[in-house]
This record gives sequence, C-alpha cells and structure tokens, in this order.
Amino acid sequence: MAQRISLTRYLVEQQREEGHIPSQLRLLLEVVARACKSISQAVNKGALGGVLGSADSENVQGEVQKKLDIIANEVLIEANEWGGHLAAMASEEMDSIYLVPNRYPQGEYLLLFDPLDGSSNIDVNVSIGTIFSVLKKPEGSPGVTEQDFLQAGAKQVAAGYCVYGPQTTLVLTVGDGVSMFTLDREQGSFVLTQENVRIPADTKEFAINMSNMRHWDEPVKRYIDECLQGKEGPRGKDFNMRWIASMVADVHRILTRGGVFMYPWDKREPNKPGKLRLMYEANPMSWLVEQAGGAATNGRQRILDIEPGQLHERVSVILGSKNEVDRVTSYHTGV
Ligand code: P6P
Repeated sequence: MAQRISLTRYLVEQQREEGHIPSQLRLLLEVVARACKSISQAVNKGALGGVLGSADSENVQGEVQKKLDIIANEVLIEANEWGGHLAAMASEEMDSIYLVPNRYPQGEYLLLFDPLDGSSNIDVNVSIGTIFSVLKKPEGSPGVTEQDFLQAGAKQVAAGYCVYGPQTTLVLTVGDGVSMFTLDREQGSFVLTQENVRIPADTKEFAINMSNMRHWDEPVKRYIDECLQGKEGPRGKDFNMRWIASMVADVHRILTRGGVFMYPWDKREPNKPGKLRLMYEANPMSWLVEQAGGAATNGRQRILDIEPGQLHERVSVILGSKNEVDRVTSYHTGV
C-alpha cells in the first residue's frame, strides 16, 4: 500500500524542501485544518446534534444565519485566535474584522473565511463547506484595520476549502499547485489523496442557476444558449448541467473533472456586481482554479487582479476550464 502522507507531513516537507511555507503559515494551516475537522463533526451530527435550522439572527449580508453558520464561525475564531500566527480575522458572518485579543501574541497573517458556505443546503443534507484565504499583514502597520485586508487576490499566500460531503476533503494551495487531503475519521487526520490537481481546458459541463436566465446580461445569455443548442449549434457538442447551489461542492467537481461555474451579475440587483463575495469566496476559489490550470474572471477581468474597496464586496464569478472561461470573457469584452 502506498505510504500515507498526512497533511502535517506534507506541510513540513513543503516548508523544508520547497521553502514555500514559513513555519508560521504551516502552523496556521494546520490549525485551520483542525477547525475544519471540528466543523465536519458538527455537520455530520445533523439533527442528532441539535444544530440544524436557523438561528434567530442575520449576518452582515442580511441573510438569516443557520445555527451551523454561527457554530462554524466560532470554531474558526476560537481555534485561531491564540496561536500567535494571526493578527486578525474576517468572516462572512461578522460585520467587522476580529482583532486577536491582546492577551495573545500577534502574528503576521490575516485569515479570511466563509465558515460554512452553501448553508441553504445544511437542512437538506447536501454538501457544504468552509472556504479560507490567507493574506500577509502589510509591513509597518502598527495595528490592524479593515484597510489591511483590502488586498487583491493575487496577494494571497494560501487558499483552500474543506468540503463536508460523502467524504470530508481539504483542498489547498500555497502557490505550488493544488493538493487534496481526505479526512481519515478513524485516525482523525487528513491524508494526501491527490497532488498537482489539473482542470481540463475544455469541458461539456456548465454550472449556473438557470432560474435567473431572464435576469442575465446578453453575453451570459449567448454563452448558455449556445451550450443548450448542443451539437446542432455553434459549439458542435452537447453540454450537461450541474447546479448544487453550494459553491464549494460545485468548485470541487470542477477541480475534480472540469467544467465552468458561473454566478454572473444579473439585473435583480443592478447595483451589485454579483452575489458571491470577493474576499473570502471568489478570491480563494479563483486562486485554486488558476493553480490547477483553470481561469477565473468577473466576465471582464481576472478576479485575482481586482483591487477590493470593501471587505464584504461582491463580484460576478466565471471560473473553471480555461477555454470556456476565456470564451465567456470574450463575449463580454469582444476581444
Ligand atoms: P442560489 C450559497 O448560498 C452561495 O453563496 C454559493 O455557495 C452558491 O454557489 C450560491 O450561493 C447559490 O445561489 O441563488 O443558486 O441559491
């Protein structure tokens, strides 16, 4: 049987051999992984754990929070605040940034996360996940403010997600490709199950919420219409559609077998660039996709080049198989 490589060993070897991961970052990633294990256990209890259903509260997005949203957020805060590797955290579930309390040592990293993405699926037992992004605290800034978090996605030093599905799988990049680790529940450890993940440049599978079709702008309507015409149409091939309504699960499928995922701007909220959040959904997922040979744009520009103006700002997302993303982008830009 092939030797099992744990997440810890993988990160130590990345640190030692590749010099990609300073020890503080390695420690941070191990803490995040342990927090994801705890979240996985809470998710897997479901109704038995009394964690289903909604809390009677709303988050900064104005969305009703599920009990598990709050639990997952608390698990990530409590796991990460004392380790000495972080200066502050930001979460989809918190209006403002969370400064590491003075009683703990301050570190040089900033951690951003969507603690439980896809929470509309929690109560119906469909895969959900945690998305995280790591930035470096800007040099010289004495304290930490929200402004320190407003860095383009290209500045990330680590990004990943943990999908809570039939398996619990941690997917990670530190800028040297994408690796996947499956949770061995008996051992309680994440085990390396795939390295150098690659997304095929072409695909026959698109992921979009078709019920919004009448609200899309023309380039998206053109692209999807051509897919729907199948082999008789201009694409000359039939397409399949998937929509799990859980970004982590949809992106995991794309990293595993290719495809294109789209949550584009639509005229329901004309003043919002899109539904998904830039800092802790689109940026980490876009870096993972690019590190696996795919592409990610907002229809017009590379998502990782977008200079953020606000912590919770939204963005239109088109990501996945490079040739398909390039096509959709060309329909927007005419290039
Ligand atoms: P809709 C989940 O709420 C989420 O933020 C993403 O995970 C998912 O891709 C999208 O929203 C689903 O949105 O409008 O199809 O329910």
